[in-house]
Amino acid sequence: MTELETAMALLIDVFDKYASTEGNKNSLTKGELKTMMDKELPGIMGKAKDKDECDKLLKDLDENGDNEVDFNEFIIFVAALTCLGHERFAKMPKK
Ligand SMILES: [Ca+2]
Ligand SMILES: [Ca+2]
Repeated sequence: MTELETAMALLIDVFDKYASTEGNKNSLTKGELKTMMDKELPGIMGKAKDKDECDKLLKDLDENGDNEVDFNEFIIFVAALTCLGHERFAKMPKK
């Protein structure tokens, strides 16, 4: 596989891993979302033990209003974070 294909497969793997722990296997509940953020993106949420932070994130990500984050909603989130990372990286002074 190419690097990009590998990256896409990894995203699917990560989503599936967390989405399948409870309830609907194709979407993240608030608990699953929190576990994923804690384990995979600790730098983004910080130590988001704060329940409100997680509520807010779920609300922001949940486009269709079913109180869960499906793969489409997840991928939009990852793409947005990736854009932020890219901007930041581009602005870093070159050595
Ligand atoms: Ca689930
Ligand atoms: Ca949703």
